Amino acid sequence: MATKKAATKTAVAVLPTADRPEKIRNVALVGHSAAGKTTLVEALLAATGTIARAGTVVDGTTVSDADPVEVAQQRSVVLSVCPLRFDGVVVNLLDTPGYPDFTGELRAGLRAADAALFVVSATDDVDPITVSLWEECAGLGTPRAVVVTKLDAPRASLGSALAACQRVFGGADGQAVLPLYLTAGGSAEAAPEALVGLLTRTVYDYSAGYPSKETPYSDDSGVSVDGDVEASRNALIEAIINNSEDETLLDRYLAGEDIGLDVLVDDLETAVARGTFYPVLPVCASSGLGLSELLELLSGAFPSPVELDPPLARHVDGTPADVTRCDANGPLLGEIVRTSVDPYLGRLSVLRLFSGTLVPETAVHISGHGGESRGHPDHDADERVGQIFSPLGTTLRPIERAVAGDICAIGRLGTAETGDTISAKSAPLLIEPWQMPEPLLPVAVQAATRADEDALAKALSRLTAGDPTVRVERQIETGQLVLWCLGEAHTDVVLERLRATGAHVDTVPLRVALRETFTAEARGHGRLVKQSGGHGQYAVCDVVVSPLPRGSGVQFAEKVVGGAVPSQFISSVEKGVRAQLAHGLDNDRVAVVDVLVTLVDGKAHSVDSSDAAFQTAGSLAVKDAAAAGGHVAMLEPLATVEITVPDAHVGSVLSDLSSRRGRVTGTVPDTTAPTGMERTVVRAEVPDAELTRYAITLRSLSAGTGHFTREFARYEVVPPNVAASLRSTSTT
Ligand SMILES: Nc1nc2c(ncn2[C@@H]2O[C@H](COP(=O)(O)OP(=O)(O)OP(=O)(O)O)[C@@H](O)[C@H]2O)c(=O)[nH]1
Ligand SMILES: [Mg+2]
Repeated sequence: MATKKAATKTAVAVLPTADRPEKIRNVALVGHSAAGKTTLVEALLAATGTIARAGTVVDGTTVSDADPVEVAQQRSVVLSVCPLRFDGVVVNLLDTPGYPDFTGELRAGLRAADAALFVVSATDDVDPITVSLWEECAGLGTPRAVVVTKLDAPRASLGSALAACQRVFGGADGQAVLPLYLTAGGSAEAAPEALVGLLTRTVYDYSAGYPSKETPYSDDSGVSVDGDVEASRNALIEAIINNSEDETLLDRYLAGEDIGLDVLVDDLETAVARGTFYPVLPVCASSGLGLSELLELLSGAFPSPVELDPPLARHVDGTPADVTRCDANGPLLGEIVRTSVDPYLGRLSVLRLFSGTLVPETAVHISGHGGESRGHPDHDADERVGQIFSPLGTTLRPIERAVAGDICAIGRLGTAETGDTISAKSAPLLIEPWQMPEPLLPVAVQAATRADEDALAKALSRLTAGDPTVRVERQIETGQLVLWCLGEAHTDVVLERLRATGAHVDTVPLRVALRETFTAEARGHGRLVKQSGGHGQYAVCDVVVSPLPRGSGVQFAEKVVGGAVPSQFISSVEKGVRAQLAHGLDNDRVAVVDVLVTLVDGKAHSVDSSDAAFQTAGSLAVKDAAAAGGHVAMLEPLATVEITVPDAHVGSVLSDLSSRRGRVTGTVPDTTAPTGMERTVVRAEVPDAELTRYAITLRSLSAGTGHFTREFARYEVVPPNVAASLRSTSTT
């Protein structure tokens, strides 16, 4: 699919970048889909002059939603890096997709970031997925702030959005989640036009757009504020003082001392950077309201990469490497957080540097380990980095160097995949890749024609290099090519990407790897006698098929007496029996397993008997044993499933499981859940056939908050009333 946005523009001028890690901020924008992250990024880029004017998501003209799939879907699908400069600091905004199917990109964004900006829409409740993301960041100590968007929508207000944020993000008393500004000049119908700074007691008037006009605030300045300025100011000051490292501050404040603005701002910034205080800021992308204030927070309060530890790196022999600081003069260490295909440069790798300085024409070591289960075999290679770029969405701007802490893009690294470590060729290192979500929605695909098969194979390797959340499996038993995805929207994107390469790919119904077995002993007679004219064929054999325990496979024995089947043909019978059982009794690929086939009798002809004839007779004998009916049963794979859901959803999960032939084996509290967010782990055994769409079902049962794991357990006999429909969907 080609759009005007598809081609990368490569600017000629060399872009000045941050010269020191201290001058860099990496901030991931996270939150519910459609909360306004991309729109906000666009407004910030325009406000800082990074782009001439803001595009819109609806028109498909934003910097960060420039991928053709994003333009078509009007939402973010991939991680975008959008650097801007403010107050001498380079702020790398990492715009992540909010839709749960693209959480792999969110994970990469969080890995590349040093702080998270939670974008919350004033028109909606804070959704449970965003709340659990907050909890996760809390567990890691990630510095956070909240911006409230869509304050221009009818009946939206900062007050109610704030109360919701304090309830779900604020912990015990909500006193760590407080606004720095209140909105003013708005009403139920009209958007706010100004902010009142609680610390500065200043009105920032945006009625004429960005930048604002500043005037001092006083009770009689005639500004209609949404909220109580003095009460909010006192609460904020108390929270800052409580968080301050200066223990004398509280006594001085309680003694009535007026604490200076500089001290308060310094302490506020320290508390935000340490991840102990979470300011709330109202913004309106269309009017520019709050953009300066947000930029000040991003550049002033969020930590530089120097203030955080790089992820643990090891030498190739497994010993820990001494890369404990973000140092521009330290050893080269970076991680690929995104891989895409650029029309001019081919494979494009976006790199977060944790240590060292990367300059063009450097020999580097690329190392990828730990993705084996998803079709990413361990790989190590030395490659040369050519030009280095600063990415702005899909625009690439050449740069002279990237220092530790910064994010840059490199073209033409042939072996590099998302999650790989980049280090110096002379001192190879390896970072443990971050946790990727497990894809649990299987989609069977096939190339439309034989000619498309090559194109599909190429497209698949390109796809998996860029999207570590998709798993490609060639199922041996069903012969199907299965793409494991995170959800339906992810499936659509995956198919779109495959088709964009020119491969004609169709989706086909997913087959379950069914098997059959014998439930009782049965006799079978196989007879191949063709003796009219020329060299004939003669083989007769009698077999007894008896059931074996699950997992035994096919076993063969012979109890022939008196040489009724000459010894040289016994292995021929075995071959024929095994081939027929492997192909299925109806040649429908439903293999027969867990049986003992005993050759008990037979007849041979001194001239007309042959290996081929006894193979055929063996195969006819097992078919005959099955033909009497009543003792052949279908087996289906069963999975052990572990479902983790908030307690409120356990009931609906359990009743759904019983409707899909699931057998619950236990429910236990999730001991890792934070207080107030109690979760339960439900363990069950569920047939594979009932799990094909479970990723979607569980999402709707649990409002997106549940997750599950599955593991093959064993094969089990299918109830007769289910067998027929299973066979028809799985063997057609
Ligand atoms: N009225 C109003 N609409 C907004 C505002 N911010 C964003 N929108 C609209 O809301 C829709 C979604 O905005 P996006 O910026 O794409 O939201 P997002 O958070 O990036 O969504 P995902 O990429 O799916 O995670 C778009 O149609 C925007 O025009 C706002 O402040 N006010
Ligand atoms: Mg977006």
